[in-house]
Amino acid sequence: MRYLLLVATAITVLSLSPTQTSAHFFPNISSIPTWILSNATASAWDAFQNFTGCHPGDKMDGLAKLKKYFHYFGYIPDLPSNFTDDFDDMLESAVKTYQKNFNLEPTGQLDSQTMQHILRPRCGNPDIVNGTTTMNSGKPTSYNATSSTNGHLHSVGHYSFFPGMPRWPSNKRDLTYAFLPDNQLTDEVKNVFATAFDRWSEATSLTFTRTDVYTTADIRIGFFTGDHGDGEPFDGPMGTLAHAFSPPNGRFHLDGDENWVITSGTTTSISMSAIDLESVAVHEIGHLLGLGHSSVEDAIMYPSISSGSRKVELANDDIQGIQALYGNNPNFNGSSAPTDQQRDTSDAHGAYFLGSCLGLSFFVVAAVLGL
Ligand code: TQI
Ligand code: CA
Ligand code: ZN
Ligand code: ZN
Repeated sequence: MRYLLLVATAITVLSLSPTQTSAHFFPNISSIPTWILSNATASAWDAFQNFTGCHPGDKMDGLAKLKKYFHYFGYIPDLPSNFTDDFDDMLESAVKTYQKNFNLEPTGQLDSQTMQHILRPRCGNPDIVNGTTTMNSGKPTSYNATSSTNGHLHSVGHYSFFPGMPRWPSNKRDLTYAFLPDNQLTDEVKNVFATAFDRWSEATSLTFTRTDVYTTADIRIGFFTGDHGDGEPFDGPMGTLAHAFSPPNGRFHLDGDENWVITSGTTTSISMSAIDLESVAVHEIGHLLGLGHSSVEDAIMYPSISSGSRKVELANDDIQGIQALYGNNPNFNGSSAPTDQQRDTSDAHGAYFLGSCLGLSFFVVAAVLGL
């Protein structure tokens, strides 16, 4: 609870315009004022980047902060009275577990892949609570089967569903969606959602049709700021970007205080602290259709995106997840065939639930932990 309050405080500092009530869109990054993109915790960012290449046995200024980070997310169980800057066994084992959880090579070293991962936005909740986790490191090794393709570890598909596997009823294969009239969104913005819906309908027997009748639409899309009456208030720039309810609820809310960016085509990276609307829309639609989070990094349903990047294409894992819920699209010619990821919908993937996750940027984590 204390942490949540701190998070709220940290975010207020970065707040763009707390009084503004409608969403603001930036056609591209150069139209975002530079002061929004600067930030106070850049030094922690720099310090963490310097850890790249650190090995067990090394000693390095600031490693104690990294231990604090791992302690917060549950990788270092007991808080020793003083964290030292030594790369000791405790840190090595924390790094290894973290790597397993995020499907990185479990080297126990702070290689660049691992450090880059730590610097990404992530869930605000610990990965490990009282020694238990729903992530890879907590699964029996048979579950976490790997096959070595070109020397790299490949994990089995790990999509998930909500508890009880809620989904849209089988007599309802055409879902309607509508935009909150008050938002007065432009066609350009609406088309981003249309494209995001198309990505899912391509892979399944579901279709999505836009309607102007907001109140009766299956899926209702709206930008809101702060408290908007569903018990899940938005929090200003960064933090939570959007949320969607599981089927058959259909509410899809986006935080009107984000620096939403509309990108298109081949753009793969945008600026820090700007949020790519289509990337978030594709992810939230996954939730609206009944998908929980996935532990496969390429998946749309993976609970992290690099800030400033764009990820809009369904991965194999997303396709297998959505097809397990709704069957496949007879006309689909994408790569739906399970590759080395053996599909088994019975229980092999075990539906697990990840609790509330915030798209917390590293800066917010650093501010909260005092790094
Ligand atoms: N919103 C969270 C999310 O969509 C809200 C959430 C947490 C949630 N747990 C959930 C929604 C379980 C449904 C079911 O994951 S967010 C990301 C990502 C967010 C996060 O604003 O933090 C994306 C929105 F994956 F990057 F972390 C979009 Cl893509
Ligand atoms: Ca927010
Ligand atoms: Zn809401
Ligand atoms: Zn999510």
